[in-house]
Amino acid sequence: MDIAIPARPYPYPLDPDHTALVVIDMQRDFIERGGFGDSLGNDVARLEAIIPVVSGLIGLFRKQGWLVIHTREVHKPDLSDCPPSKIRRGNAPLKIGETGAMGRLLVRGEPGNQIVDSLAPIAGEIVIDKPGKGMFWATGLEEMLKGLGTTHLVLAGVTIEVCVQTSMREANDRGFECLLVEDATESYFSEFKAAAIEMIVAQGGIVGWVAPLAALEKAIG
Ligand code: C5J
Repeated sequence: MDIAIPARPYPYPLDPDHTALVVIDMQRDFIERGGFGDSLGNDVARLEAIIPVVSGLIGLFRKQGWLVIHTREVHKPDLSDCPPSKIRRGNAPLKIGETGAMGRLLVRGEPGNQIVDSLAPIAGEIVIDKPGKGMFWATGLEEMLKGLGTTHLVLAGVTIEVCVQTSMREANDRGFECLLVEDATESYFSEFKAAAIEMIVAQGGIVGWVAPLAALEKAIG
């Protein structure tokens, strides 16, 4: 039986047998000083601040025995999966693939590419390495989720206006019922977070639902 989660724009019908949590890109490159996000001139402290809430959300799913999926934005060491336009973009001192304080930016296996210690995946959880912003591009995630019978996705992670929103829109187009946990996601820009949330819930939930962690905790227990 579905669990009604109080949410905007109306209660989210969480199907406990077919729901997975997707935690997007909580990797050191976006969250810690010396990583990719920092190199672009962003205040990474805004993102670091949500770690306790994301941890609580992951804990809630683990307690229920529900699937937890983690994603990372990652490129191969030879950057063959990174479009030249993505490398060229911007005027930051370091580009993707160049070496920063935590190794080569956004490159698989480098220290900066690891999920932050306090949210590290445990045995049985899935880690999806994605070369794009969206979690379905060149990852095989859609086939994996459909094979598992997953129909509902709860989303968290960073950044809301880039990889989270792209992934949620992609999931919506593929027929998944999506709930974004609003205090388990963040932007480098406060106004972007507010705008992204309004875009998601507008027009009767045109992209999906939004709720705080406390609403899930209360409804699920
Ligand atoms: C960005 C992401 N912001 N994970 N990636 O480049 O949102």
